[in-house]
Amino acid sequence: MYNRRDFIKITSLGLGSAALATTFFDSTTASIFASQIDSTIKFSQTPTYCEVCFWKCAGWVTKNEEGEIWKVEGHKDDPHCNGRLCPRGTGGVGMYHDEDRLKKPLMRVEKDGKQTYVEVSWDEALDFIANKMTEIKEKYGPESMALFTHGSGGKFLGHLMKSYGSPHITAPSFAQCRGPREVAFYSTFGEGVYSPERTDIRDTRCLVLIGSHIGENMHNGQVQEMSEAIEKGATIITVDPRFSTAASKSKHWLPIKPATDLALLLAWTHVIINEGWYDKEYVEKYCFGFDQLKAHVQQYTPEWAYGVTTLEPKQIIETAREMAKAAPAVIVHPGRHVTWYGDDTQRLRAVAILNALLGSWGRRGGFYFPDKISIPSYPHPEYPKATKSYLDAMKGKYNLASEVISNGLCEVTVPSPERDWNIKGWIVNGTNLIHTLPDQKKTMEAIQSLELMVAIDTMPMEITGYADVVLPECTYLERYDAIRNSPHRDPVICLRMPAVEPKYDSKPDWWIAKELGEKLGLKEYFQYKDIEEMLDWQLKKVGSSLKEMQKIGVKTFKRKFDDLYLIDGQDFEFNTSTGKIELYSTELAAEGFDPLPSFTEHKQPPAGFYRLNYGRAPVHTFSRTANNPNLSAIMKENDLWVNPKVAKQWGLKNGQYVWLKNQDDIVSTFSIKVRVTERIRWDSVYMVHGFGHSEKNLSRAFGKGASDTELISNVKVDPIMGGTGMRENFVTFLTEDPKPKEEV
Ligand SMILES: Nc1nc2c(c(=O)[nH]1)N[C@H]1C(S)=C(S)[C@@H](COP(=O)(O)OP(=O)(O)OC[C@H]3O[C@@H](n4cnc5c(=O)[nH]c(N)nc54)[C@H](O)[C@@H]3O)O[C@H]1N2
Ligand SMILES: Nc1nc2c(c(=O)[nH]1)N[C@H]1C(S)=C(S)[C@@H](COP(=O)(O)OP(=O)(O)OC[C@H]3O[C@@H](n4cnc5c(=O)[nH]c(N)nc54)[C@H](O)[C@@H]3O)O[C@H]1N2
Ligand code: SF4
Ligand SMILES: [Mo]
Repeated sequence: MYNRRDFIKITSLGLGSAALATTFFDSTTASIFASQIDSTIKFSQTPTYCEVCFWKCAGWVTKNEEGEIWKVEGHKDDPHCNGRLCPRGTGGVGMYHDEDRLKKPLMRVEKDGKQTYVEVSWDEALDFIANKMTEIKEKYGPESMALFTHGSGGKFLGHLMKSYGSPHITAPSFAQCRGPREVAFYSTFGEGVYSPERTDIRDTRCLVLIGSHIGENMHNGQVQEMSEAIEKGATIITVDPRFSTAASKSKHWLPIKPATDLALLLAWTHVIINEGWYDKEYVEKYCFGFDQLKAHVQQYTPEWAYGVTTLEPKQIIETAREMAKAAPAVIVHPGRHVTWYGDDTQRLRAVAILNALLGSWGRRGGFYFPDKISIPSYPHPEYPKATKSYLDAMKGKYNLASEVISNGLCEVTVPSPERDWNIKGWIVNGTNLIHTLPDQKKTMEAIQSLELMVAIDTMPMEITGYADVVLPECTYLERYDAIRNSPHRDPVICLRMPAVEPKYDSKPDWWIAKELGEKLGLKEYFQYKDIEEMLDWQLKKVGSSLKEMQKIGVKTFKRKFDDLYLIDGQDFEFNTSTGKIELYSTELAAEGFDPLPSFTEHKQPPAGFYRLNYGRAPVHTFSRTANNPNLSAIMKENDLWVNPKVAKQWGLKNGQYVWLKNQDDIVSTFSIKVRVTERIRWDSVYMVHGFGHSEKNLSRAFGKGASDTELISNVKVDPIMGGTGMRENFVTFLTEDPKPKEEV
């Protein structure tokens, strides 16, 4: 289509409303909305679930007398939040009010030799996309379209993609986030950890956090349960090279040398086995491969681990004893964003094994067995069978990936003589891939190879500037979405419905998917009139109704069986090939990987460089909230944590701005403010992910702080499931602006 896909700054457009009709919108908005809210019902409060992060807390939206949204509060019946939203959830209203929002569908055109966007009607935008998708299907097969999606609307767009014939649906929450832990726990216990995590934190007596920075990572229910556990006297052990908020609440803080956690985990395993502190009955009854594990970990003594991790043997033994004392009410937390060093599945296998030895899987205060109800899909014909998979094009790599990996789709989009087909079209919904995928050069290469790129977003973001068509979705406060159906202690569902009409010319994903589906000739897959009809049909199948859910917001169901925990001595068949908890993994062995985790060494920073460490801030979510008027007022930029020793050596002062250069000579676009603090080790620096926006239309976020992603050019791919290890990047400081002024 275009030889080069230029990034288009949306405000720089002479937004000629063009001769492109607006009548379509005018005639449909009113009717869409009328079908959403029955004006005879007086809604002082409407139910929702939060979209500021993926914990999806249920809440109530309250409007003022003028009918404007003025607050969102937590729903007391929802175990994700227990009536309280986190600061981001409360500030979520800012997403609705943000004046920088996308307002109209936009289409890339070439004018006077320059690429620009023109505003178009929904009809024109969707016709264009449908025609292009039909062309791609005819020329290359439907598998050549891919959907990148993060967030609720993905359900509808995913259904559209499957109806069209493509299995290539991916979310960054797998290969850039929790994928390795799911694969590791599946291969050990035959089940994943899921979201929300099945950790029984409120009843635990010992919580071990390995790089899991709950407290800054604000996953609501977990933070609340952790406070409850602390109040009840639970021991917290935090392993983190940085003195995190969690570390400050801990009895033991283990400031580990970065990239050496596997050594600590193996040494703990060694101590627990050799001292006989493991749960013998549990291991005997439920586990497979204990003898091999015992022999394997003999080499990993605490003294050996000291040399690797810088943690003293005494501390390793003492913390192992703490865990054993609390067992089985102990949780070695599996973490969530675990794509760190490329051996992540093996590290998480070591975490799973430790939990198995302590007997915490299926035990109160350890990991419970979650339950959820089954909600049928609205009837539709069978999906066409896909004949191609991106995995075939990757020559048998990553067979154990249980979801599609985003970086894999990126790879298969870039033409290569080794492949006979490529992905040609992307729909990108609710994921800012430029900030989300490491190795931006690769992402750009993929984007430049596309014949069609559609971005669906609420905001003008880095990703939207590369799309051929930009579709403005309305915010979660203005729309219905799929029923949230969470696995929890008791099954629980909740409803999101519009509190107000969509602002501007924005539409919900369910509508976009249905309209586009119809234009693609897939009408039989979308046989409902609107989402209300579909939701009501689904809810009636589970003994509720749309009307009931509009009133109550959250509905809890009784578990079918009393099986939250294992009963002592109960027989249980695990979903693994041996039917046991596999300390020795037959699945990994069959795929040619180490059946038992072994320590692998990682690079340490060269002289004058520091490991780039990153994480979360309590008031922001990734790159999505940096422009939120409420949240940017609390924290407008990230800063760079630097150890005082390092600051002294470089002559850096608190509050000074520096640029960063990484091992591949990539220099940060923007500068970042130094924060001198003992809370970070001398070999690393730390920043919060999600800042350093280069999209000028983000009037509050543009140029504020630095982006960790642009400095993550070295990616350590996990050979087992394709996850992108991001923590082997090293940076040094530049105290002068390295670029001529006009380039910034
Ligand atoms: N360098 C680095 N990379 C990372 C991480 C990191 O810490 N550092 N973290 C990784 C992890 S754990 C994850 S889960 C991923 C997260 O990755 P993403 O989910 O891609 O994160 P965001 O940057 O918040 O991008 C969200 C996009 O969705 C848009 N959006 C928000 N609400 C809506 C909506 O209602 N509808 C639509 N259509 N769009 C919406 C936002 O404007 C934004 O463009 O990133 C991963 N990548
Ligand atoms: N406020 C807020 N909360 C969020 C999110 C958000 O955007 N904002 N995003 C949510 C999402 S999707 C995810 S996946 C989670 C992610 O949150 P978590 O899974 O809790 O954590 P990570 O991002 O992996 O890790 C960050 C921590 O790891 C430490 N660390 C760095 N290197 C090492 C190392 O080598 N070893 C050890 N032991 N620790 C190390 C860092 O110092 C930091 O404290 O947060 C969730 N919660
Ligand atoms: S944890 Fe906070 S941001 Fe995430 S869903 Fe809940 S209230 Fe929203
Ligand atoms: Mo994540």
